[in-house]
Amino acid sequence: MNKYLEISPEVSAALAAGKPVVALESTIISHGMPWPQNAETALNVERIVRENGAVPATVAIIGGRLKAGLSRDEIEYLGQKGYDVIKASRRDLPVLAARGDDGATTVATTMIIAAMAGIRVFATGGIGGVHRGAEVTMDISADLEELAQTPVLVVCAGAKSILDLGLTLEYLETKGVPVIGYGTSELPAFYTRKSGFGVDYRLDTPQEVAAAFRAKLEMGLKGGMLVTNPIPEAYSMDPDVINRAIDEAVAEANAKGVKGKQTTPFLLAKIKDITGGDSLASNIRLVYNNAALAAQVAANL
Ligand code: PSU
Ligand code: MN
Repeated sequence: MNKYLEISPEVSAALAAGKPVVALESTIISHGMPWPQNAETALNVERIVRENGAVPATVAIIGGRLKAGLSRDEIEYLGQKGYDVIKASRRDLPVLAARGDDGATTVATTMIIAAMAGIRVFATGGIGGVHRGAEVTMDISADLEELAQTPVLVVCAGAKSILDLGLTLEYLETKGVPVIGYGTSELPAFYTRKSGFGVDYRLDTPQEVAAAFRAKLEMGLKGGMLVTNPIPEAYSMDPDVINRAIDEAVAEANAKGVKGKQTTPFLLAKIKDITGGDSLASNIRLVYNNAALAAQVAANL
């Protein structure tokens, strides 16, 4: 086994017994939400995965070790340290491991570590994508390249319009990543159930999702699959309110010259402030919803 990888005893036993396991990311903890809601949400997500019949494996880099399966203390440590933990995408892994640093894993790095551990299903809130203005800035998340090459199914709530949704879908198409709508033929826009963009396929049950991903794995096609799961109606936001908040946040990021890995965390925090915390409440609910679906898919894989 990879000498940098450390799988917790519980996750390791579940994998050895062929039990369903769901990977969870940690950038959402340290950079996606404020303390203490971040750790509280992460612990609730683990509980929801269990209630739906799978074992949770929260992923992070602790002291240079690539970890699949964190303790409660480790989750709280990442939540409390917040922005002081390095946001770690694919390019960050070598130096963090060599220096023995901590890192919060993005969708890309969580996929890498999940695949190393033999975990096939991963739940998160939102993925990175092609940012608005990318035709000039070239800001395209490494998450998309990871979906193109690493065999992990990612359940998310679609993409929020801090991204250019049309370009994100084009990029995924070019890279051969199937984009599935769960119970919908329209791409959900994270805080809302609709975006105006279509998905590649609508699938309606965890069984159908698992069957499609199993076929991909058995064919030996490289890369993952993206399942977009709309936020439950009861928690979705007014599209006008959220879109105005997003536009304002994007304008402020541009004015301040925010770029690179700071962009997504900056926008999330701004949107939360502008909406008076409503976006955070919705964000938490959609992550719970994705955790439940991912566990059900893992149980059927
Ligand atoms: N979108 C969210 N919350 C998040 C992220 C995205 O709603 O926490 C995080 C995820 O970890 C994702 C990362 O992988 O941001 C993408 O960052 P970038 O755009 O810098 O690749
Ligand atoms: Mn970026």
